[in-house]
Amino acid sequence: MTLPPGQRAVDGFPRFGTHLHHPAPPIPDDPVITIGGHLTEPLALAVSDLGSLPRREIQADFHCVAGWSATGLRWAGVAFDTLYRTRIAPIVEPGASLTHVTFEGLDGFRSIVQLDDVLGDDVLIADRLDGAPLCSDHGAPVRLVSPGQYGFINTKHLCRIEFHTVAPPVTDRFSPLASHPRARVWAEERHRYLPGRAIRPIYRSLIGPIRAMSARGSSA
Ligand SMILES: Nc1nc2c(c(=O)[nH]1)N[C@H]1C(S)=C(S)[C@@H](COP(=O)(O)O)O[C@H]1N2
Ligand SMILES: [Mo]
Repeated sequence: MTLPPGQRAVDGFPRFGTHLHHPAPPIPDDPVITIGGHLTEPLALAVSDLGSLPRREIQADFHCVAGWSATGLRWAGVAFDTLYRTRIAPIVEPGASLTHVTFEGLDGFRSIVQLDDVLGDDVLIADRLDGAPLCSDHGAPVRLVSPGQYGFINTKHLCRIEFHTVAPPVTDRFSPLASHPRARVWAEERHRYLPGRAIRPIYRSLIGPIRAMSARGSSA
């Protein structure tokens, strides 16, 4: 098994995230993903409707920017490109050229991606993991799964998608761990300014503490 540069396999699939010790956010009775931005009309996609759209299943490894990888995960859901082609492309504002997408979670977490980085056929709005409905530790009711990009792109508890015509402003510009805007794992795009290799030891030192804290907020 080959992992991307600087990654180490872990057993199982830990809960991990900037939510740290906070438990997963409560799920609304009828969860919806609101979709907006440069569209002629806003959309609301009921999570329950994901079952009726064309489905896709993938097997993939999951790579956190801190350096751990969970291997052989089986995700199921709707491919983002299916959603994009069938529901979004027909209602793009006339003349608008979409460049970026933001994904927001019920806990306020947000990821920013380049549109073309999430149109690959392995990028899913996932509602199932390893044959079961997605649990709250891993992002219930639905999450973004983009296996070619580091974990922080893979927003859990997805509740909003927004389409942009310019790159939205980043909030971590002056952070020592300023994240790379594309975050592609095989190119080791861990950091906005520094080579991925250089930042490995700092990230690695954070795995233990973040993992322990995240486990405290776990529902398991
Ligand atoms: N809503 C939300 N999504 C999130 C996070 C978070 O804190 N909140 N953390 C991100 C980070 S840094 C990682 S590595 C992965 C971890 O996913 P897991 O908890 O399923 O292992 O979720 C990502 N998506
Ligand atoms: Mo992460």
